[in-house]
Amino acid sequence: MPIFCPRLIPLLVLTLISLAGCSDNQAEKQPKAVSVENESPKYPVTWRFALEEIEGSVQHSYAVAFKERIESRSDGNIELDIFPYGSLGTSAQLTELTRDGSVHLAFASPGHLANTVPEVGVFTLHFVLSDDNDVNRRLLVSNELLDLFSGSYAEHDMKLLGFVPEGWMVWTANKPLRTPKDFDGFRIRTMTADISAEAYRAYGADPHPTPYSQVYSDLQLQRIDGQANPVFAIEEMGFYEVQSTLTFARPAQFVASVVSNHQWYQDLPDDQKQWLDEALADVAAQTYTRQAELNESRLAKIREDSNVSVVELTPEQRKRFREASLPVRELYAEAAGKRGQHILDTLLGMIERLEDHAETEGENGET
Ligand code: 6CS
Repeated sequence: MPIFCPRLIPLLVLTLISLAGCSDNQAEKQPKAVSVENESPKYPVTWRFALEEIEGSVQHSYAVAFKERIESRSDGNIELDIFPYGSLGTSAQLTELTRDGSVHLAFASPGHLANTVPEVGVFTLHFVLSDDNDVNRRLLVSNELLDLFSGSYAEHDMKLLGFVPEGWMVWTANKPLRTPKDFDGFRIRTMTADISAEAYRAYGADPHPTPYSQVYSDLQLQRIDGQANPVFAIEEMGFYEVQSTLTFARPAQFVASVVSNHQWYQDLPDDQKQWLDEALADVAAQTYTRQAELNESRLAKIREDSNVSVVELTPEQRKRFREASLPVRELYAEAAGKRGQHILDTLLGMIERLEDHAETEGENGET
């Protein structure tokens, strides 16, 4: 189900023109240099939130929950306009619209963003996160994690507001992918950052970095042999319609970040900043459960609607992929420099601590 076809281009152009001419009561269109500190805003104020995914997705359900929370926390003083994928542009274009202040809030996935913010490429590395979902849940909501990345985002005019887990990456293909050998010459679509491609080059694959909107047609036309995404996305983008096999190797979680324009955030009046921070905290508490439920129900739907085979790798098979993935950590450190190496080391240390903690809780019979 391609969503970014040429007939959407006039709509896209019109939307961009209307965004450019659109005026809010505060910060007009270019929040970069505009300080609103001493002005009293005329309420209601409208914020624009751009998504990298279509309606019904994890990002959309996050945005709908956030809309409810921000409108309630602010007593209707803030209104939220949600722009699902297809209405504004590709992930890279959404990042630019955030940086130039055309949208106030947006999702930015590391698999695309890492060419701009190399440090965030750590989330594209395989076998870094824990096998224990509860450890990952705790990690991804922690303020310590946000602090680790906030400087890197700020350097590129973005305020990092949160990380959103979207589920394990699952490989789709017309065959099972049980060993790195199965990737030999395999044309895999990857997200557009260079480091996203390296993760698969390490297995011997032939990576094809491509925008999300093009994946379905590239699979259909057999310009690529497979791709990786969480189950909910495989279902709603229809990838399973043009692939025969889902391989569950759990190489990485899909982690997205929520961002705003940095200056816009700095210039928000105190009450708006407080509403925003509170609404984000409200939503963060439920994101892990929401994505888990969505991924589970979408797998059931795929099974119901198709004859797709589901292959689960054994611990031994996963171990072989893990070993093959390790050299990519060096490529990441080269791209992201000393700060990247520090982030990787700190992340691994945090995961180890959380795993130890989970083990102790288990021994003590705590839940
Ligand atoms: O594969 C991608 O490019 C996209 N996948 C998801 C699940 N969300 C956004 C991202 O752009």
